[in-house]
Order: sequence, then structure tokens, then C-alpha cells
Amino acid sequence: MGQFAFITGIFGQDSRFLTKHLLDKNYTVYGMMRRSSKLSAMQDFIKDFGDKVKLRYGDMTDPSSIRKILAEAEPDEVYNLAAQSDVRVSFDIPEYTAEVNATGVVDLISAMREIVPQAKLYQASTSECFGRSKPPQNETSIFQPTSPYGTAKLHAYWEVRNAREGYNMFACNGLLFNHESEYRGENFVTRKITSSIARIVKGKQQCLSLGNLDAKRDWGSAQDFVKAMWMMLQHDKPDDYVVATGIAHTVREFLEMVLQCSGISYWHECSSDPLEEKYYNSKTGKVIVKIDPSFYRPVEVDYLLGDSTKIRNTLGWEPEVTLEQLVSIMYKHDFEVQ
Ligand code: F7E
Repeated sequence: MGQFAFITGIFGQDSRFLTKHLLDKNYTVYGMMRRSSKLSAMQDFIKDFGDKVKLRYGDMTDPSSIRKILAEAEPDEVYNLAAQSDVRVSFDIPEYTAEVNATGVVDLISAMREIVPQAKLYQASTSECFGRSKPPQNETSIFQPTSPYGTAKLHAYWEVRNAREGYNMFACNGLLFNHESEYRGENFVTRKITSSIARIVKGKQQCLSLGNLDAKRDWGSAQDFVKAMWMMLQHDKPDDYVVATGIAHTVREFLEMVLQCSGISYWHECSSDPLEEKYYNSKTGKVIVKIDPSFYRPVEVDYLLGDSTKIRNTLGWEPEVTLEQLVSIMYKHDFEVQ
């Protein structure tokens, strides 16, 4: 008989790819969805997977709901992908972010120890734990998170390590750097750019407003990165791993890659005042990209660049999709759906 998996945050980007990966490997998949999940997210998920996934209501802030699903599913593997994942929003709702991203993980670990002590746990940890740590960041870098999101995720990271070292749980942290796809939410900068530029090309949007264009991120493909999650749980011993491509770009560079992919003819107005920087459509003379300070964060993470030597050498994981290919996949998808 195949294995049983339980995924929290089932309608998120990573769950879409992980569910496919696990179903292809003959797993029985249980997914936790919130009562407040968007109807469109559920419809999109069901369009892809029909009734192949057993969807159950639950919430990271409601431990009894998680216990109930664990007791029913008796999973071999638990993938905790549920989170308040928007870094900027975490400054507005810090307590809720801590409740879901940190306390929720404390509760999940307690429930697993009682109900399914042999089950393996994958925790969606993140490069935001490194924050302002010197790049390139790897498993030995110091943690310097700079947002309520990062601090809550770091709390969860240590809970997972302690569960492994203190209670012998098979529990792993995947310190994943930014990973993107056509399923990424439009609140994140990559998808915001690909979907907005597609709308601008089709005449459905005038202008795109962005925040800090100088931030550097190590962007990879979500499809590649979920394979790393699964590989961590198949290894003979639990551990923590950085998952990253090892190449960083600025938000400005990502934007220009998308503009080139779209075929728009544009010119760029630089300025010593970052708020005055603009991109124009050279044919119409209209501004197509401008800066809006409301998208700036109270504290920014300037430069994330991952060193994933450990997972490459230990588990043989390698990223396959280049950033150029990812931009093309995302832009083409958005151009079709807009
Ligand atoms: O921002 C800058 C922004 O929101 C990337 C989450 O999945 O990855 C993600 O966190 C950069 C930042 O992702 C806009 O200031 C400029 O420097 O796409 P993002 P993130 O904050 O890096 C990590 C690994 C996670 O774990 C998180 O859950 O882009 N930026 N202008 C902007 N960002 C947004 N969202 N919107 C803008 O208009």
C-alpha cells in the first residue's frame, strides 16, 4: 500500500506542486483548508485534482482541528506549508502571524508526538530567518530576521530542531529561498510584475506601482523546490537544508526581464531619488512603471543569496529551471489568462 501524507495550507502555490508530486508517487493525500479559504482557490485546486485529495477543514490556530485530521489520516509524512506568508503584511498583523507561523507549529508538534509519533515532519522554514545575515547564507549563517514573519518562522525553526534533538522526531526544516511559479499569489513581487505587465500589454491596466527595486533575491522555481521537500523526508536521517539556486537578482532586473519577454518597447528614467524612478512605453510616451512608497517595508531584507551546497551534496538535489525560463513560463501564463 502507498504512503499517506498530510499537507497544511493545501491551496497554496507549493501545495499544488507537492500534491502532484505525491499523487504521482501513489501517496494518499490529505489537505487542510481553512473555512475562510478563497472559493476560487478551492475551485482551481479541484479543477486540477478532482476528488483525488481528501480535503478537510482545519486551521493552524485551532489545534483540535489538526488533531482530528491527524487521527483520521494517520499520515506517514506531514508537510507544514500553512502560513501567513506575506512579509509586508506581517508588520500590520504581527500577533496573528506569530499565532499561525510559530504557535501553530508548537501545537502541530505536540499533536504529532501524541497521535502519530512515527510520522515525519517537513517544516516550511525560510530564507527570511537569515534576514540581514551576510550573503551567501547557508545552514551555518547567523539568523537575523527583520520582520514579524521572519521572527515567527525562526521560532518555528527552533521548535522543529528541538523536537528532533529532544524527542527523536524525524523533523526537518527546509530553509527555502524565494520560489515562484504561475501559481504564486499576486501579492508577491514576481507574479505582481508578470500579471501586471501582461495586463498593460493587453490594454487592461495603465501602470504598475512597485516598492524597493534594489532588493536582491535568489529566485528559483517552486516546482524544483517542492522536490527538495520530499527528498528531505526520504533521507535516512532528519536534518535542516538551505534550498536555493545560488544566483541573486534585483527586483529591477526581474522587472526588466519581464519587460523584455513582453516585447514592450520601453525606456528607463533613473534618478538619484528612488521615488522618481520610472519606466515609459517608448511608443506611447506613457509611464508604465512607477514607485509607490506604500510598498516599502518598515525594515527591508536587502540581499538574500543561498548557498545550497549541503542539499546538493547530501541529497543530490539540483534546480532545473533557470530564472529566464521561469520568467517566460510565468509571463506566458499570465498573458493567456488576462
Ligand atoms: O518581495 C520587494 C520587496 O513579497 C520580494 C515569501 O514567500 O519569500 C517571500 O518573501 C522583494 C522584497 O517576497 C514590491 O520589498 C518591491 O524586497 O515577493 P516578495 P519576500 O518578502 O522576499 C520568502 C522566502 C518567504 O518565506 C515569504 O513567505 O520585492 N518589492 N516592490 C515588492 N514586494 C512586493 N510584494 N510588492 C511590491 O510591489
